[in-house]
Amino acid sequence: MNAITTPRTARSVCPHDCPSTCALDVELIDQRTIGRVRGAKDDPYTAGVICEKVARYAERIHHPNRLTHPLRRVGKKGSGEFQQISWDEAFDEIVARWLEIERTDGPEAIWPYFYAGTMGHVHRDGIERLRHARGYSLQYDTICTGTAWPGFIAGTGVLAGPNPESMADSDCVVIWGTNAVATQVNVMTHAIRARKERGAKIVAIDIYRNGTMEQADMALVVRPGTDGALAVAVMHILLRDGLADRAYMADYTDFSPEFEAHLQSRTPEWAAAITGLAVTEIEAFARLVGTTPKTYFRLGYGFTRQRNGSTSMHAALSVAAMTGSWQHHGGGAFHSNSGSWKLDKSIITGAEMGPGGRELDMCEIGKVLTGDSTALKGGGPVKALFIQNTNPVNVSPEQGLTRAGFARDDLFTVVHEQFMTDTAKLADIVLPATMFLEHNDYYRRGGHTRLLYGPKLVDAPGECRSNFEVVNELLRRLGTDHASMHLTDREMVAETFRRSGFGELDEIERTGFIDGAWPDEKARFADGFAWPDKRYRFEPDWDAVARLKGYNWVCDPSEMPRFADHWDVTERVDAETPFRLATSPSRSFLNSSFAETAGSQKRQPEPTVFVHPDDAAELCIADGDPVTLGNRRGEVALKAVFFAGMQRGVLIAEGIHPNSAHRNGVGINTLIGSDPVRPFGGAAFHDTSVWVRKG
Ligand SMILES: Nc1nc2c(c(=O)[nH]1)N[C@H]1C(S)=C(S)[C@@H](COP(=O)(O)OP(=O)(O)OC[C@H]3O[C@@H](n4cnc5c(=O)[nH]c(N)nc54)[C@H](O)[C@@H]3O)O[C@H]1N2
Ligand SMILES: Nc1nc2c(c(=O)[nH]1)N[C@H]1C(S)=C(S)[C@@H](COP(=O)(O)OP(=O)(O)OC[C@H]3O[C@@H](n4cnc5c(=O)[nH]c(N)nc54)[C@H](O)[C@@H]3O)O[C@H]1N2
Ligand code: SF4
Ligand SMILES: [Mo]
Repeated sequence: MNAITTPRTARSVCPHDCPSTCALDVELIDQRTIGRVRGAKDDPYTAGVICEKVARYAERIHHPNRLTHPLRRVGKKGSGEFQQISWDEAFDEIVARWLEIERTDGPEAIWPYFYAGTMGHVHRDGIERLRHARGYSLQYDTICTGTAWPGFIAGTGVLAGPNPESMADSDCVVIWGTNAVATQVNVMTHAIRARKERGAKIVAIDIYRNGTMEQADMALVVRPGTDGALAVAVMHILLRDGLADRAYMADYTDFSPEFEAHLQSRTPEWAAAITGLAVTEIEAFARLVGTTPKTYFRLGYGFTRQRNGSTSMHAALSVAAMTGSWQHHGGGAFHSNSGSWKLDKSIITGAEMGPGGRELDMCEIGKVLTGDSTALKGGGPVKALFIQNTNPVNVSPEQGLTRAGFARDDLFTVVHEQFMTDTAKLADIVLPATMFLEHNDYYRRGGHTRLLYGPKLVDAPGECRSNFEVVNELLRRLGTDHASMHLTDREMVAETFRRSGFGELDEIERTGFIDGAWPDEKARFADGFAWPDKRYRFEPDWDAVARLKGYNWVCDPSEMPRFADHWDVTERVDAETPFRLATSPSRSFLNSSFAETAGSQKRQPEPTVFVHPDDAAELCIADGDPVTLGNRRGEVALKAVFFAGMQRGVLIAEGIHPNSAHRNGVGINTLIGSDPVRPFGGAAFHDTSVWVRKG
């Protein structure tokens, strides 16, 4: 038993893959135990509010199923049979296998693979050193931002925008394609403040009546993948009714007679047929944003997880450029602030050690592991994976291929994890990882303007080691030396701050943050947008976007629409697969994380799919029936739940449940395509055609 003491509270930061990156106050009960976690009240964006998953973090950090010792597989792959080994044995085996593979197949046969399980840069990006030091294969990061970011940059030239706190000063907040109530609760805090204090209207645009739509004054339920049509019809109306700000467009955009002519045919009737909205709904939305100068467009990721996601993002963003809402404090459009930071992370990534090997698309991991020569960039097979911070066997598209790849006997897989995930289950070696309160790191916000420091507050259980320590030890045993290997994680943070010109960590730690907010006028592009001619682009130069960000083309540029538009390239429905499926995030999980906690399991006990009652009637499906969804990629078993909050023919399966939670043992992403989304790759998680059958 721990001695009863008064809990102390310490400042930390949420490390999870969420744009909010909340500042946290963590109750510390003793050196190993935390109590309640609360949102910091003195942080202007967090404003004392966090999601319930993290408020109950004690459930996750002190979970009885946490991995606490290194394990080696003893049964056949996927059998779940492991035996405990020492760290020394684990390192010996990994390094021996890797050196052997380097010799026989070359370094590119080894693929360090990671994503954003922790958003801390030291513990997330430190794995890059393996690639730079040894020439192992690189990773093309497409899974999350691959479709959204290019669409925004195509308009503005940079991924930045007005401070999200200024939402509270707007007269209309348009929450477009993000279920903020579930995925970034702070957006709601500031939007609702605007409504309370200024009578602002909240508009939500989604494909089903989710929690965010319930809070909205105007809720537009569109058909999946049709946001571009809505956006260009709104622009048609703005021009038709004299609500477009022609003076602003003349000074700040590339608005041209050709673009105006292009919008002539994008009538509300045309868009109603595509989106499934009523003409009156489109007209009312256009009038609202056209007559409310201080409109803040909060553009999410969700509507870009469609095969036309990049062009839809660009089209939605373009509405703000036509109304000129950027001119007013409280107006403009925002997606992410990631482009507003200049950080020198060289000590973390070890970039100067070497260029690394071929770049493989992380969304195509299934194709890579099953020997698709295009996905392999014409090179040899991948023989070893080293995974930190992600659960690809559960979250990657085209899960059938991913699982087949991981099952290969000649693939040596090491997974560094906190829990026995679907991916860890298929590993040869599993290593136990620390959680954020057990190591030092810093975290930057995409959904806000601050960078925060999160210190180690408690001791890790068992033999857990941090990502940074594990990569250091691997490099050491592989015979590499690098400055980073002689520093602690805290010193790594301090050195990165110094190199980035932020000053000394000891000083920064007094407040715990650095504010990178651009001055309001700059953030609203008052001196012009970030393209060389300082003009917003209604006619995007996608090749310039590719050059700016190092994106790879995955289609012929000539296929793309010339101007902001609806691009009709989503997965087709046909007689075989007549339904459109979206796999929207669940409030209780964070991607695949938190599926293990009691609170989440209570809220989301089994995989379900929302089926429109009229569709269900035609298929003789009753509420609560077991159903199977399928397409040419595979079949997935769930439970039907009646819900009339979407258009006919649309299905919503919320949350990525563990594969084993489905009756047939395979996860929802079995149905999702891994064809790279045009123009620069990414996965269309909410764009899938399926059939449904009872049973
Ligand atoms: N609770 C919870 N929080 C999370 C996550 C989670 O899984 N659960 N995931 C985290 C991560 S990694 C990210 S990137 C962010 C993402 O957060 P969001 O920006 O919110 O993006 P998505 O999670 O993809 O989906 C958001 C919404 O988009 C809707 N949508 C899908 N297709 C369309 C469409 O064609 N048009 C329109 N208008 N809407 C569409 C979905 O139904 C869903 O309600 O959230 C983070 N926060
Ligand atoms: N169907 C469907 N699939 C999706 C999406 C969707 O909306 N629908 N969303 C997609 C999106 S946006 C994203 S970003 C991806 C994300 O998918 P993932 O990157 O897999 O994200 P998580 O599920 O949060 O998994 C992160 C893993 O990292 C582990 N982890 C956390 N911290 C640490 C650490 O410090 N060290 C180590 N070694 N491990 C750690 C966690 O335990 C967890 O298992 O999923 C994508 N997949
Ligand atoms: S809202 Fe997002 S950043 Fe905030 S505590 Fe929850 S998961 Fe973390
Ligand atoms: Mo994401």
